[in-house]
Amino acid sequence: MANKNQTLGEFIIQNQTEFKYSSGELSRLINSIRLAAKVVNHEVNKAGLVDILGAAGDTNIQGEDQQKLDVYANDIFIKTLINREIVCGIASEEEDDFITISGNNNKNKYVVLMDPLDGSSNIDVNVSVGTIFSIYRRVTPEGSPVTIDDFLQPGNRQVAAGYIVYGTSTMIVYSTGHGVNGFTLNPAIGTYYLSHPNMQFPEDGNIYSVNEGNYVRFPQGVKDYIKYCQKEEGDRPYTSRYIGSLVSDFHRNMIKGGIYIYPNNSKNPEGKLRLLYECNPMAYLAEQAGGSASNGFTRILDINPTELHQRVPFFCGSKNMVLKAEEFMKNASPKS
Ligand code: P6P
Repeated sequence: MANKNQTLGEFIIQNQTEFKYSSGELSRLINSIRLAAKVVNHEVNKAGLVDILGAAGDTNIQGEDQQKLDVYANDIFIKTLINREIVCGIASEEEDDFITISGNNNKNKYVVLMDPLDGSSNIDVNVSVGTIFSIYRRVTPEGSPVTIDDFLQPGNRQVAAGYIVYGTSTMIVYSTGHGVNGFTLNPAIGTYYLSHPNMQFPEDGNIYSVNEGNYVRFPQGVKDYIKYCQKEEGDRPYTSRYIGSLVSDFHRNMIKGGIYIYPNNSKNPEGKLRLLYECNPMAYLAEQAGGSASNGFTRILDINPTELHQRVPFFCGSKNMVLKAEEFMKNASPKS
């Protein structure tokens, strides 16, 4: 039985035995993410006060301006994971290639993939942003340097995933394969408390989240589904809610019921979201919470990655809403 006053540290220890690889390494890994999140949260919360706003001048491999806080968050998570000596490799949306952690770290069995600060275009306008992380066991021999194969694993091989949302309150939401739990930071004492035990996606919902500014570029199936959401019939029209920050839209939809869609379009033929750093971890969480996630046709977690920064179309949320959207995609796709 979840104790709502339980701290994240107590929760990790209590549930460590549930995890079949429970050697304590995963617990230490989650704890290091907890620490890094506190440091990043401190900077995000004062972003308006110090000169860490605005572009850092660089662009990442996606050609996107790197906001200073993007770079800062990336550095904090990488340094924390390396200093704690608990992973053998890291891949980040903000890094062109994966990072091999040398020396004794080759004996560690986990790799971490992350989007250190998702939704960063919202930083300058004080809208919620988030960190997304995904954890796999390495597939290459322990003791050897990691290779690309350790990172190009399908999402169904994840051993844990989660996000931190730096919003009206800061929360860590994560799963190690036994459901999804949310912890809220009490900033006065720097402790996370179990505020949302066993989070569940409602099977149905009435919120759809999509950037309708791209409507003319969407595939026909997405256009048809949006019109379905807007039609005066039964429990519709649905409510349109789009923050422009995946973590925030996902978090609201998981609590209230809803679907988030980032489709492929004429400008982004494979969609915008990255399979490894955004879609796989969020799809893992969605399924752990009773929801679902696909590219419109195929379960996200079954997609075999071919490159680190690969993008995929993303439909994610309440199971019955994703099913309905997939129905429209199938009916509109060229007859095979
Ligand atoms: P657009 C942020 O850059 C992000 O990756 C997601 O967090 C967000 O949902 C999406 O892109 C917003 O993209 O094209 O609608 O501004």
